[in-house]
Amino acid sequence: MGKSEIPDPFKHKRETTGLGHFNDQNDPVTMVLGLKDVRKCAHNWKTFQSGGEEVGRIVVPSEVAIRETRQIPFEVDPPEHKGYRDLLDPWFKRPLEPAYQEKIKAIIIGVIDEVIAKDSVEVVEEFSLKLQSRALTVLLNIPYEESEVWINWGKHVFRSEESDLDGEKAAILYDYIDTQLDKAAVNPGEDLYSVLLNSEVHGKKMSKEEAKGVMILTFAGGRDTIINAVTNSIAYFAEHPESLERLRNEPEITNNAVEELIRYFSPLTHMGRVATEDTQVCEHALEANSRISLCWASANRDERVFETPNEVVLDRKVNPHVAFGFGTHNCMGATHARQIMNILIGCLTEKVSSMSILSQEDNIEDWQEFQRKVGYDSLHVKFIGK
Ligand code: EMZ
Repeated sequence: MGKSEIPDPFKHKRETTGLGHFNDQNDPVTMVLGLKDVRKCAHNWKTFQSGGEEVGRIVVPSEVAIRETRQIPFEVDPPEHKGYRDLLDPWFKRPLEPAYQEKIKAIIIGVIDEVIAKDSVEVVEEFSLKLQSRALTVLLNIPYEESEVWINWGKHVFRSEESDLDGEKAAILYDYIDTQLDKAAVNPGEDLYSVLLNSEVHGKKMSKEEAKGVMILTFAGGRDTIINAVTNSIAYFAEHPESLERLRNEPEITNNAVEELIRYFSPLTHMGRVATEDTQVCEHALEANSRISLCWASANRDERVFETPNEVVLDRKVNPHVAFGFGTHNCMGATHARQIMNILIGCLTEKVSSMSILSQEDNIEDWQEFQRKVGYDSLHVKFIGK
């Protein structure tokens, strides 16, 4: 296996039954594997809901035991969902503005300059986590220095080295967000906290609890996902210098390359839903209140849709991937993530002549039937500047 390869463990099941089964803390999950089925279920929010009573149950592994705050708009279904989404979408589209992109570019050049100066770099901590945290200051519109606090939290806010679900670790984020919201209430500025607290949704002022739900999602949803996408990109370009060279010569294919890398990496393996009624998926009966997951990672390798699905085809033209989800709940941070990837590629072609992988520890998720590499626990790389 190539060092940067992300294999597809779902192929056999996708091609035979179309389903997988994962026993998650005695609350089983039926994993939907084919692209068409995933889209169909994602579209059908009435039968497969995100906003049920038990907060955290759509996440796999379930977070029911470790949190009570509803993440917004992720755990809210239509019609309420629309009010939040309409309010938030303009803010989360700011990455399309040139001034925003300039700030992200300065951040990425900064981290690249830092790593070029070193003999060996552990990419997850020293590159991707820093890049993700610093870029988040732009999305939140707050001072750059605040990223130092978040870098100290490590890769994931709900998971730690010791445990998949770490309530104590999550509490650090919760307390932090409470404090920031209280500060913004007393002394409002131009940041996301203040904007939320001064917004109206569904005809009334947004509550602190609602604002907290949005902020938790903003911190949690775009953390390990972006870190995986960035780290995997470094591994891929280190192993495939010809691809970086091609992008240097053909920058016009960068947008295609971003979509293709995101399809191939699928930084979020799957996301759950809860059935509201007795139903079925792929001829498999599901009882009301049981869980399914929409397996984006499997759908994105569906050979009925993607030619040579296990290859990175940088200029792939038809690419209906679902790495950012699909339908009502598609990823709100996708514009930010796409800009990071696009600008990262541009900056690597400008500033780096080569990268070599010195050592790596793959991050393999254990879904019982399936072992899936999603990224790296550590990746040591030597960067050579131009
Ligand atoms: C949830 C989720 C959102 C969850 C798009 O994904 O990301 C996970 O990392 C968190 O643990 O709570 O925010």
